[in-house]
Amino acid sequence: MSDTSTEKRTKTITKPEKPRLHKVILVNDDFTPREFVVTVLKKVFGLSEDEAYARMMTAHTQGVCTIAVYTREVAETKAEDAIEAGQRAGFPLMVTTEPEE
Ligand code: TYC
Repeated sequence: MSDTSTEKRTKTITKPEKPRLHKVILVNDDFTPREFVVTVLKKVFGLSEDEAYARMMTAHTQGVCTIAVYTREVAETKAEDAIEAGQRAGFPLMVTTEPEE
């Protein structure tokens, strides 16, 4: 008689959930100067002049523009940093976040 068992065993492996990414969305308004928006996009989100200008113009003409995607905490912190930069300068710049589908 051998010691080897042929009995089937099942092992449940739970995979950790992938962290959901969150979009950071730039919202247009009638008061914040275009150049200020471009400066904030470069500083807070590390965009180039051309990228920042293109996204600012998309929000300006269409109402909103996705700036970038990050994990939730990074997205929320960057959105707050951008809003605060606007508030410090006296502008109502609005940046929101939402989970990616
Ligand atoms: N609409 C603003 C203006 O004409 C510029 C602007 C663009 C403001 C994008 C906010 O998210 C924004 N001065």
